Amino acid sequence: MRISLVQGDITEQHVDAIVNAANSSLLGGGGVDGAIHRKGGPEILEECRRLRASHYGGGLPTGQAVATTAGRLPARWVIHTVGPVYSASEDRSDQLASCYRESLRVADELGVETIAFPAVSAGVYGWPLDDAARIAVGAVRAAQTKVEDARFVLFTPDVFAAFEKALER
Ligand code: AR6
Repeated sequence: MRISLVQGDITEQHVDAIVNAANSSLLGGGGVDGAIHRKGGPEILEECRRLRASHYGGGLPTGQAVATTAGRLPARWVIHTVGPVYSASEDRSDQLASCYRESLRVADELGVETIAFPAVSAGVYGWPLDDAARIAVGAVRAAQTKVEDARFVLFTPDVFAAFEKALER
Protein backbone atom coordinates (compact mmCIF):
# COMPACT_ATOMS: atom_id res chain seq x y z
CA MET A 1 0.00 0.00 0.00
CA ARG A 2 1.17 3.49 -0.85
CA ILE A 3 0.81 6.02 1.98
CA SER A 4 0.93 9.73 1.17
CA LEU A 5 0.25 13.10 2.77
CA VAL A 6 -1.73 16.01 1.40
CA GLN A 7 -2.32 19.37 3.01
CA GLY A 8 -5.86 20.38 2.17
CA ASP A 9 -9.56 19.76 2.45
CA ILE A 10 -10.69 16.13 2.56
CA THR A 11 -14.03 17.00 0.94
CA GLU A 12 -12.19 17.81 -2.30
CA GLN A 13 -10.42 14.47 -2.62
CA HIS A 14 -11.22 12.27 -5.61
CA VAL A 15 -10.93 8.88 -3.95
CA ASP A 16 -13.17 5.85 -3.53
CA ALA A 17 -13.76 6.58 0.16
CA ILE A 18 -13.17 9.43 2.55
CA VAL A 19 -13.13 8.84 6.28
CA ASN A 20 -15.12 11.08 8.60
CA ALA A 21 -14.06 11.85 12.18
CA ALA A 22 -17.63 11.59 13.43
CA ASN A 23 -19.19 11.30 16.87
CA SER A 24 -21.21 8.32 18.03
CA SER A 25 -24.55 10.00 17.23
CA LEU A 26 -23.63 9.91 13.50
CA LEU A 27 -25.87 12.95 13.15
CA GLY A 28 -23.20 15.51 12.33
CA GLY A 29 -21.09 18.02 14.22
CA GLY A 30 -18.31 20.53 13.64
CA GLY A 31 -14.82 20.16 12.19
CA VAL A 32 -14.34 17.68 9.37
CA ASP A 33 -17.73 16.09 10.16
CA GLY A 34 -19.51 19.40 9.58
CA ALA A 35 -17.61 20.00 6.33
CA ILE A 36 -18.46 16.53 4.98
CA HIS A 37 -22.19 16.86 5.70
CA ARG A 38 -22.30 20.43 4.39
CA LYS A 39 -20.63 19.63 1.08
CA GLY A 40 -21.99 16.09 0.69
CA GLY A 41 -25.59 17.19 1.12
CA PRO A 42 -28.58 15.67 2.93
CA GLU A 43 -28.26 12.14 1.51
CA ILE A 44 -25.43 11.35 3.93
CA LEU A 45 -27.45 12.41 6.96
CA GLU A 46 -30.47 10.46 5.72
CA GLU A 47 -28.39 7.30 5.57
CA CYS A 48 -26.89 8.02 9.00
CA ARG A 49 -30.41 8.39 10.40
CA ARG A 50 -31.35 5.02 8.90
CA LEU A 51 -28.29 3.45 10.53
CA ARG A 52 -29.36 4.91 13.88
CA ALA A 53 -32.85 3.48 13.37
CA SER A 54 -31.48 0.01 12.55
CA HIS A 55 -28.05 -1.37 13.48
CA TYR A 56 -26.79 1.49 15.61
CA GLY A 57 -29.69 2.45 17.84
CA GLY A 58 -27.23 3.26 20.63
CA GLY A 59 -24.86 5.12 18.30
CA LEU A 60 -21.62 4.00 16.68
CA PRO A 61 -19.18 2.87 19.40
CA THR A 62 -15.76 4.52 19.66
CA GLY A 63 -13.16 2.82 17.46
CA GLN A 64 -15.70 1.35 15.03
CA ALA A 65 -16.52 2.37 11.46
CA VAL A 66 -19.51 2.29 9.12
CA ALA A 67 -20.02 3.40 5.51
CA THR A 68 -22.66 5.57 3.82
CA THR A 69 -23.00 7.19 0.44
CA ALA A 70 -20.78 10.22 -0.14
CA GLY A 71 -23.70 12.21 -1.59
CA ARG A 72 -22.41 15.04 -3.73
CA LEU A 73 -18.76 14.61 -2.74
CA PRO A 74 -16.28 13.43 -5.38
CA ALA A 75 -15.98 10.07 -3.62
CA ARG A 76 -18.20 6.99 -3.62
CA TRP A 77 -18.42 6.41 0.11
CA VAL A 78 -17.94 8.15 3.41
CA ILE A 79 -16.65 5.82 6.10
CA HIS A 80 -17.65 7.26 9.47
CA THR A 81 -15.50 6.42 12.46
CA VAL A 82 -15.60 7.67 16.04
CA GLY A 83 -12.29 8.63 17.60
CA PRO A 84 -11.74 8.64 21.35
CA VAL A 85 -11.68 11.92 23.28
CA TYR A 86 -8.08 12.39 24.45
CA SER A 87 -7.47 11.61 28.10
CA ALA A 88 -4.25 12.35 29.96
CA SER A 89 -5.13 9.83 32.67
CA GLU A 90 -6.24 6.87 30.52
CA ASP A 91 -4.45 5.38 27.52
CA ARG A 92 -6.97 5.29 24.66
CA SER A 93 -4.37 4.78 21.91
CA ASP A 94 -5.76 1.43 20.88
CA GLN A 95 -9.19 2.94 20.32
CA LEU A 96 -7.61 5.54 18.05
CA ALA A 97 -5.63 2.88 16.14
CA SER A 98 -8.86 0.88 15.86
CA CYS A 99 -10.51 3.77 13.95
CA TYR A 100 -7.95 3.35 11.16
CA ARG A 101 -8.00 -0.47 11.24
CA GLU A 102 -11.80 -0.66 11.20
CA SER A 103 -12.07 1.97 8.46
CA LEU A 104 -9.73 -0.12 6.30
CA ARG A 105 -11.71 -3.27 7.10
CA VAL A 106 -14.94 -1.58 5.94
CA ALA A 107 -13.05 -0.25 2.90
CA ASP A 108 -11.99 -3.79 2.00
CA GLU A 109 -15.60 -4.96 2.24
CA LEU A 110 -16.56 -2.26 -0.28
CA GLY A 111 -13.65 -2.98 -2.64
CA VAL A 112 -12.09 0.44 -2.04
CA GLU A 113 -8.72 1.04 -3.72
CA THR A 114 -8.13 4.67 -2.70
CA ILE A 115 -8.96 6.18 0.67
CA ALA A 116 -8.45 9.53 2.40
CA PHE A 117 -8.15 9.89 6.17
CA PRO A 118 -8.33 13.03 8.31
CA ALA A 119 -6.39 13.27 11.58
CA VAL A 120 -9.01 11.53 13.72
CA SER A 121 -9.32 12.92 17.28
CA ALA A 122 -6.74 15.66 16.61
CA GLY A 123 -9.29 18.50 16.62
CA VAL A 124 -12.21 18.93 19.01
CA TYR A 125 -11.28 15.64 20.73
CA GLY A 126 -7.96 17.12 21.80
CA TRP A 127 -5.39 14.46 20.91
CA PRO A 128 -1.80 15.85 20.92
CA LEU A 129 -0.71 16.13 17.29
CA ASP A 130 2.57 14.20 17.30
CA ASP A 131 0.98 11.30 19.14
CA ALA A 132 -2.16 11.30 16.95
CA ALA A 133 0.07 11.22 13.86
CA ARG A 134 2.28 8.41 15.23
CA ILE A 135 -0.75 6.24 16.05
CA ALA A 136 -2.43 6.95 12.70
CA VAL A 137 0.62 6.16 10.56
CA GLY A 138 1.47 3.09 12.66
CA ALA A 139 -2.04 1.66 12.38
CA VAL A 140 -2.32 2.19 8.63
CA ARG A 141 1.17 0.80 7.99
CA ALA A 142 0.43 -2.32 10.02
CA ALA A 143 -2.98 -3.03 8.50
CA GLN A 144 -3.58 -6.05 6.30
CA THR A 145 -5.65 -4.53 3.52
CA LYS A 146 -6.30 -4.58 -0.20
CA VAL A 147 -6.48 -0.77 -0.30
CA GLU A 148 -3.74 0.42 -2.68
CA ASP A 149 -3.55 4.13 -1.91
CA ALA A 150 -4.07 5.60 1.55
CA ARG A 151 -3.73 9.34 1.85
CA PHE A 152 -3.81 11.45 4.99
CA VAL A 153 -5.43 14.79 4.24
CA LEU A 154 -4.32 17.32 6.82
CA PHE A 155 -6.10 20.61 7.08
CA THR A 156 -3.45 22.81 8.66
CA PRO A 157 0.36 23.09 8.40
CA ASP A 158 0.94 22.00 12.02
CA VAL A 159 -0.96 18.73 11.55
CA PHE A 160 0.74 18.18 8.20
CA ALA A 161 4.17 18.63 9.84
CA ALA A 162 3.31 16.14 12.60
CA PHE A 163 2.33 13.52 10.02
CA GLU A 164 5.44 14.21 7.95
CA LYS A 165 7.55 13.50 11.01
CA ALA A 166 5.61 10.32 11.79
CA LEU A 167 5.93 9.04 8.22
CA GLU A 168 9.71 9.63 8.21
CA ARG A 169 10.17 7.37 11.23
N1 AR6 B 1 -10.53 18.36 5.71
C1 AR6 B 1 -9.55 17.74 6.41
N2 AR6 B 1 -9.36 17.90 7.73
C2 AR6 B 1 -10.18 18.75 8.37
C3 AR6 B 1 -11.23 19.44 7.74
C4 AR6 B 1 -11.39 19.22 6.34
N3 AR6 B 1 -12.36 19.81 5.64
N4 AR6 B 1 -11.87 20.20 8.67
C5 AR6 B 1 -11.23 20.00 9.84
N5 AR6 B 1 -10.21 19.13 9.67
P1 AR6 B 1 -12.20 17.33 14.23
P2 AR6 B 1 -12.13 15.10 16.18
C6 AR6 B 1 -9.23 18.60 10.63
O1 AR6 B 1 -12.47 18.29 15.31
O2 AR6 B 1 -11.04 15.73 16.92
C7 AR6 B 1 -16.91 16.93 15.37
O3 AR6 B 1 -17.78 17.89 15.90
C8 AR6 B 1 -9.01 19.35 11.91
O4 AR6 B 1 -8.17 20.48 11.69
O5 AR6 B 1 -12.97 17.44 12.96
O6 AR6 B 1 -12.07 13.63 15.87
C9 AR6 B 1 -17.49 15.53 15.41
O7 AR6 B 1 -18.89 15.53 15.19
C10 AR6 B 1 -8.31 18.28 12.76
O8 AR6 B 1 -6.92 18.23 12.44
O9 AR6 B 1 -12.44 15.78 14.74
C11 AR6 B 1 -17.14 15.06 16.78
O10 AR6 B 1 -18.10 15.52 17.73
C12 AR6 B 1 -8.95 16.99 12.26
O11 AR6 B 1 -9.65 17.32 11.05
C13 AR6 B 1 -15.80 15.70 17.04
O12 AR6 B 1 -15.76 16.87 16.23
C14 AR6 B 1 -9.94 16.38 13.23
O13 AR6 B 1 -10.65 17.40 13.90
C15 AR6 B 1 -14.66 14.80 16.64
O14 AR6 B 1 -13.46 15.41 16.99
